[in-house]
Amino acid sequence: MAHLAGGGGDELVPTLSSLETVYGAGEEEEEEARVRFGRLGDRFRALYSASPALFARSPGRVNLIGEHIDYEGYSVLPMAIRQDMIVAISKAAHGQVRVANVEDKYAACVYPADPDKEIDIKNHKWGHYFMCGYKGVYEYGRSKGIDMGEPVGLDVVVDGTVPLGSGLSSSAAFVCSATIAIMGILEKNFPKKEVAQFTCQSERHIGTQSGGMDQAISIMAKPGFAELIDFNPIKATDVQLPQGGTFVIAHCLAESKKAETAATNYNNRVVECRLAAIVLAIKLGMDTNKAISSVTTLSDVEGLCVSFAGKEGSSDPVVAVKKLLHEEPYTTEEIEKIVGKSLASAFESSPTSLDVLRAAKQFKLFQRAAHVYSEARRVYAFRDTVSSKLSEEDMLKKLGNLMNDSHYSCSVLYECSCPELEELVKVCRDNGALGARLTGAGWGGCAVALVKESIVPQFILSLKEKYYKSRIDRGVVKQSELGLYVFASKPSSGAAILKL
Ligand code: NG1
Ligand code: MG
Repeated sequence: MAHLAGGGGDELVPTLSSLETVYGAGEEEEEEARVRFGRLGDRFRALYSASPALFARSPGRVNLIGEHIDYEGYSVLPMAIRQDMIVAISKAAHGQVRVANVEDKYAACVYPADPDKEIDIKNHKWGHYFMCGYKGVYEYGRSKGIDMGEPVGLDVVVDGTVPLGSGLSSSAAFVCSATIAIMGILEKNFPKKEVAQFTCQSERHIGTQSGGMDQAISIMAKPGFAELIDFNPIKATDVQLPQGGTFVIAHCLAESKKAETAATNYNNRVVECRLAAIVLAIKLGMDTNKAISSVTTLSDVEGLCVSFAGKEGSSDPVVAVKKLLHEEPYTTEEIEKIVGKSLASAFESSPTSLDVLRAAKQFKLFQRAAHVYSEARRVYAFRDTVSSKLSEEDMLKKLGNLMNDSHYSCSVLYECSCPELEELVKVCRDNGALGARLTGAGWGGCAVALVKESIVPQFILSLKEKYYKSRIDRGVVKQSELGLYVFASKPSSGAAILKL
């Protein structure tokens, strides 16, 4: 039997023949999975009058620390969760990709079986994420000079348990499960780290300038471990979390519509970081043309910032940010004066960045850069704390403080929180969490709280009482659905192809 353990990302995406190792937990969970896969297969047969050729599964994730820094080249520290996307799939002769969902509220999406066709991002549909996977597999195979054959038609049914717009990466679970299902159908397998890398590119077809965290953890996760994910090149290093602590995930019930709000939220921050990096590079003496052509992320200029800080007797890049950038938001005109060029021409090759420039009136370069550099350091502090010799009590306390600092930075400097998340994080801290923060992109979605194992049931009850009860009364959420929105989570396994 294939095993899910392994390391580094050089091994291929596993193909499993039993559900036994998939969730890696007790019999109850295995039985639950059997029912779910059975229902998915039944739905497939009802729709397409044949059994699926194979299944695939890829998990969502919770990011413990390191928010909005993956696209700046910095390491992050997520863990996979049980909640996932499962896919049933077969080749079809009708020349289309038909994507149905076990939930009737998601109407089936039909696309031509053409990996070269652009995704219609102005007209958002849930099935688009499947097509990100479809395009991505062909693009990657072709880029490696592999004969991918004539594009195939596909019959597909999916079933997702990662709540949408929750910051738990339902999108990457979907793109990654689609990708490996298609790889299984085409009988092309690649090492995990290559899949992690190209699925990040694939998801960009939806129009968000994503970093690679979600795809990397969804593909490379191992049960029982969080992972420190490094980029350029992608690498996952196991992180063993302290036994006495549990991460509780709680949804604030405001949905984060990341694809739809990209120009003002997610992509806006990516562009602001790039502008901050370019302005810093120029202030640190780099030629303007070189800065525009060679600087894309804040990690590109960290070295320059650290040497500058060195002259001030510090090694903290935030010192350079404080000296070289001003707190008042920058206007387009001011930045254009510094870079000696119109922003529209500097970003002409990126339509999604041009959307950002059209939507934005000002740019908070100081705040965004200060967040990114300080958050990057908190990730390493978290990793070092976990492997330190501190007593468990002190260790958990320190991890909680780092999570609180991360939330403050996300909320105040990066401005990716929302009133509901602020309230929820406060309720978590007031009810015994050692630390709590928003997780994922923010602007809605989930918070993650570090809680002593011994008080988890009481903690969840308190959240239900203090955060969710009034929302049940107002009809925002049903009592019977609460289990989907607040739960304790253990590190789950990564993606697998299943031939059951
Ligand atoms: P979510 O919120 O799960 O979509 C997004 C990005 C990550 C990362 C986080 C913020 C995608 C696919 N994911 O996650 O890469 O940048 O926000 O840390 O865009
Ligand atoms: Mg996402």
